[in-house]
Amino acid sequence: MTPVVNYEVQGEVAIITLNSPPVNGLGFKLRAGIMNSYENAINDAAVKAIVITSAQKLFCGGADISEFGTEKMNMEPVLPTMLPVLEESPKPIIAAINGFALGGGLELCLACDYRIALPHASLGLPEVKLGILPGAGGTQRLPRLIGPQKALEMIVSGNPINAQTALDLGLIDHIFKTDDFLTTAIEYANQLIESKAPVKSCADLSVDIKDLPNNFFTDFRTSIARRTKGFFAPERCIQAVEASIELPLAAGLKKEIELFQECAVTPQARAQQHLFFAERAAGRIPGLDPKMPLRDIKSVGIIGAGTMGGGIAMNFANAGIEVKLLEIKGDALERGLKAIRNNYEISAKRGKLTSEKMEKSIGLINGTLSYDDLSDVDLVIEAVFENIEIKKSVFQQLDKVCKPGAILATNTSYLDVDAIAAVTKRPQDVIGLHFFSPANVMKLLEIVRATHTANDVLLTVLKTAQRIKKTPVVSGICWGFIGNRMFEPYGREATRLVLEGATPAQVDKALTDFGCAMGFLSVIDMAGIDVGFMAREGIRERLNHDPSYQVLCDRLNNLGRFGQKTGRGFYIYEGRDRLEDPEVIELSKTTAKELNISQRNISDEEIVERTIYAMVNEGARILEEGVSYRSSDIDLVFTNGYGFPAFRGGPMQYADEVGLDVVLAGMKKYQSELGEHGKNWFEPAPLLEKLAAQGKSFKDYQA
Ligand code: 3H9
Repeated sequence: MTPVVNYEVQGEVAIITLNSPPVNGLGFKLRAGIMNSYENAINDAAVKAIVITSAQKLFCGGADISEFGTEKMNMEPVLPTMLPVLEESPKPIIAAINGFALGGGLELCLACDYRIALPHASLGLPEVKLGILPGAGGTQRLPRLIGPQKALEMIVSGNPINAQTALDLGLIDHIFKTDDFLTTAIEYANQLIESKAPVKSCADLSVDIKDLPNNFFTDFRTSIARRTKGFFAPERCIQAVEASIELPLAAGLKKEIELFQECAVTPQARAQQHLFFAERAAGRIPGLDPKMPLRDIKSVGIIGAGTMGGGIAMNFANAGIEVKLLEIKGDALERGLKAIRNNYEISAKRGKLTSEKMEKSIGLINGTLSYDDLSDVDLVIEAVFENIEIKKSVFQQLDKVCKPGAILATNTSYLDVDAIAAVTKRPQDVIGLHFFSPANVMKLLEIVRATHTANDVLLTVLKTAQRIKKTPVVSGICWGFIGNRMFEPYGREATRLVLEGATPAQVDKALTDFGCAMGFLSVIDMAGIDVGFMAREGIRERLNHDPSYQVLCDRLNNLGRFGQKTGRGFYIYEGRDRLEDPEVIELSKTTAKELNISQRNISDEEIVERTIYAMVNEGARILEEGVSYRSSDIDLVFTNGYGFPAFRGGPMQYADEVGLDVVLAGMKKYQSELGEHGKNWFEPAPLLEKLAAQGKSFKDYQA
């Protein structure tokens, strides 16, 4: 077995090379290996300096997250006790950072005396994204090295900085542009030996606060309040950095550990770590060889220059991929291209991209009015009106003009991709690519694997999704796929609760208090009540046993109250204000009376349980039917496409955390308490019953 640490001595320099693929995660073995090598170096009188570097393409991805919550995490040596030992080393230690140094990986570097890096190195403390804080000195040593302001920014955002910024901030000592970094690092160590360079310890430094503005921490808290609402870890990160100012290093480290442990045991930490692994699992398709040859995607055609088509075009142009944007009419095309330019200009004005990059991206998007111009593109994405006949006729045209092997994708959000594929002579090349609006912003891309979609088509679009910086999740065929299918029962309960006596504002507030980015009723007012109405057209038949199903939405639609765009929906919109509308409350009363539904006071708890459990129950069906490969895929859909709070890890993780027996009991309770509605809609999914009976969670389920 290859050792996880290589140790060698060259002259007076000991070299400790981390070699634990894939990311040098600081698990028990690697930690022990580092400390054994360190002791060898200390005990060898010939060694005058120590270099720590990596045999992998990155330096170190930090603590091994898969050890969290297990015994291994606490097996000595643990990072918080081993790093002070390195820091107090009598021989200088040089961290030679050859790529990413993240979390515990950067904390390891901070405990070294000197830090050198290759130009592409990237340094960061992303722990906050895992629901924790840097727990091995990051919150204490970083402020001592680069000041509290920059340190706080890095720790609370979790975003890494590049080598040049690190050099400018004094986080590293040198950048070396070299093909032989190890030789350079050894030379650097020899120079330090020769110049009798001192060993350094952060314990000798205090945090420089002379330029710290008054009320810095209060203002910082205010500035992040919206972005971090509901998250537990960011406030603990701030408290830890405050401690770095107030306390000497050893006491600060103690405080950091306390705060770290507070975070580490929260459901939020489990949820955010679940999402980390979920993102990586989503690209793995059972039964498919990830090494199979892929199709080349150099150019893309997009049908429809509306908001969706334009947003999709921007994704590809941003990734340097040429786009042909097709519209039927010249003025629509012109409007679409203008809107794209406008979007870019807004981003440029906000400093999000340079004007050079903007022009380059715009230059990659060319309009056309002719299908013939799509004859040489590698991938076409149709983004026309959500109507199966229109989509079929587009695919018939594409089948005629596109080259053999081109991938033909539909951006449908509900319709049957098999039926669309069936109008072509190449169903193996057809797939669904469901982007979310605004498509240039939203991370989620639902990839719909149709019955005949070829394996290499599926893998090619998964890779392409990564190129355009999307989070792809594969769904099978069904109405609404994973996202909209589960959003439907969620929305059904939200609107039904209004019929039963809650106000729209109460429903929305209960959901935003739960952590959702917006309440459902605000969401559909924004998306368009008419859009939901049309989407329901495809499932009317299976809904008509319930006369009260979405009746309020249908009535609002028939009144022309389509939501924000008409100034009225569930709410009234006055400028930027969203106001409760007495007419809607009255409408809910009269409709309830008509349908024999008695209105009552409804608790926020009931609102959350009914909406979320109904959604989870549908998720269980989706899993059991094999529409989704794993529950974590479902969680990615909701946290990346529907504003479900990341700190809850997605609906399925939330259910796992609450306990499936509790969710099942909730379903049964509402099934028996809500009369016809309960009977119609709260029948527990067989998989939920099965897993709850076995004391298992959705995470345990393998199709
Ligand atoms: C920490 O350090 C706490 C300390 O402050 C205190 C401790 C007391 N652990 O992303 P990739 C796996 S918390 C375990 O596709 P890339 C990953 O799951 C840690 N596993 O590669 C995947 O496995 P699989 C703070 C990890 O090249 C494989 O490695 N650090 C870890 O695109 C490849 O990953 C972070 O939050 C880990 N730390 O990107 C950094 N990291 O193949 C988290 C990765 O089975 N990591 N894996 O699916 C990253 O951001 C990226 O992985 C990185 C490489 C940029 C490093």
